Amino acid sequence: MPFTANRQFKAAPRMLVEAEGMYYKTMDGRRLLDGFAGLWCCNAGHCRKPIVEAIQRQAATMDYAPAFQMGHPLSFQLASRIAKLAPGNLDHVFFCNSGSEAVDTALKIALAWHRSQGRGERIRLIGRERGYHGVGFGGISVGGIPTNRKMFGAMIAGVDHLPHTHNLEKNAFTRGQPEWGAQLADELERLVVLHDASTIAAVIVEPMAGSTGVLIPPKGYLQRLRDITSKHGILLIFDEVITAFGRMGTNFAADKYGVQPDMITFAKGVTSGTVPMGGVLVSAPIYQAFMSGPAGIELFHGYTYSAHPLACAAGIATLQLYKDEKLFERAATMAKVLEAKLHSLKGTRHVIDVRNDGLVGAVELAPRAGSPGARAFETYLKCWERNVMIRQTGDILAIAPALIVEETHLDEIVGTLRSVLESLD
Ligand code: PXG
Repeated sequence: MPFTANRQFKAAPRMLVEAEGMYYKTMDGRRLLDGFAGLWCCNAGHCRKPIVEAIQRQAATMDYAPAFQMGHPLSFQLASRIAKLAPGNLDHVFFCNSGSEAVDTALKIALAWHRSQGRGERIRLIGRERGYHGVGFGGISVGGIPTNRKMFGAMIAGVDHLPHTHNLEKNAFTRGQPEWGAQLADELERLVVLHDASTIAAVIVEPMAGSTGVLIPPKGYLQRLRDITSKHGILLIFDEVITAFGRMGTNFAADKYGVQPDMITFAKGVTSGTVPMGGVLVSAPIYQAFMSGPAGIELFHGYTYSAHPLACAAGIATLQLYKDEKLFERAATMAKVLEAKLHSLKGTRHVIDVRNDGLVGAVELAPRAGSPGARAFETYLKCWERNVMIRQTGDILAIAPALIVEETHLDEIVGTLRSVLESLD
């Protein structure tokens, strides 16, 4: 099982069998409040009728269409819709099937673009400590999670990392973006001096780092990364696998934070988690550069299931539902409610930080002496027993409900968390 303590799980399995709206049903017949939109992905809520029906229709109309040297209309329709939602000049999409594939695709496009412009020596990629960019070799290389890297060899060559931005001494219990930390972006200038700008292809960051515990960008930090990358001709990639499609109360996190990247990776929310799909949005100049290269295949890259018809049908129906129900605006409204409720946990036993931005929140616990992560994992298990599903990473608990969440759901999540924390050693 992926990222799972297999033996521990098999001793006491947590099995899901049905889903609807804000709830799962467990195999032992319990109704479980989903505080995490599945795994940061079911932004429209579970088993929403228009999406289900679109998938059913498409499965019966055309199950599959080859993606190489052929196309089908739904992929162009979905790409156009995504481009319309995207900020600035990000107006072309390359489809794949997951966030990991989206990241590897974006890194390859960055390298190939520089090379196509006669700058083939720009081969370095810069990621960030505590970054998560999936589990491909590109993703774990630019990623900054030691456990995801140490067993898997030397990674791809030529990667360096920025420092992460998490600092509880300066920023504990911040609502929204922290004041302290923009200067951490200046570390990029040091890397530019060290490696020389002429060797660096791209910087990739999650605008809000989700997986390693909801690390919210300090005010001004992302803009400074943009300024430095622009100054040195380095591409800036935002990995928005979690943050795209309403999670931050805007179309993309780039909109929320007002910073324009050269590429955006997305997945998860594009189909509300119903059918696997990922993709990369690229800027007009990057696209045009490939289209003015030598005749023939412009990018030697792609997947059997790129723009799978079921995923495209699901994506179109999902984006329509987001629009019809104004779910991104709703997320922005509910973000304020989440903020107020979550910060009421300040002072609760073990809690050393509460942070939030958009419809995302985290509670960080003091680690148990000698066993990091144990207290939060136990909290996660106890919440599950009390019919609330949240997510644990290290000593951090994360909350990211579907955008249809109501105040009563948030009360239940926060209330359960409070009573579990008070009951724990
Ligand atoms: N980039 C980012 C920013 C992600 O969050 C990926 C890439 C990889 O996506 P795929 O589709 O290949 O898994 C992700 C995935 C968690 C959690 O608990 C987060 C992810 C996946 C599973 C669990 O925070 N993010």
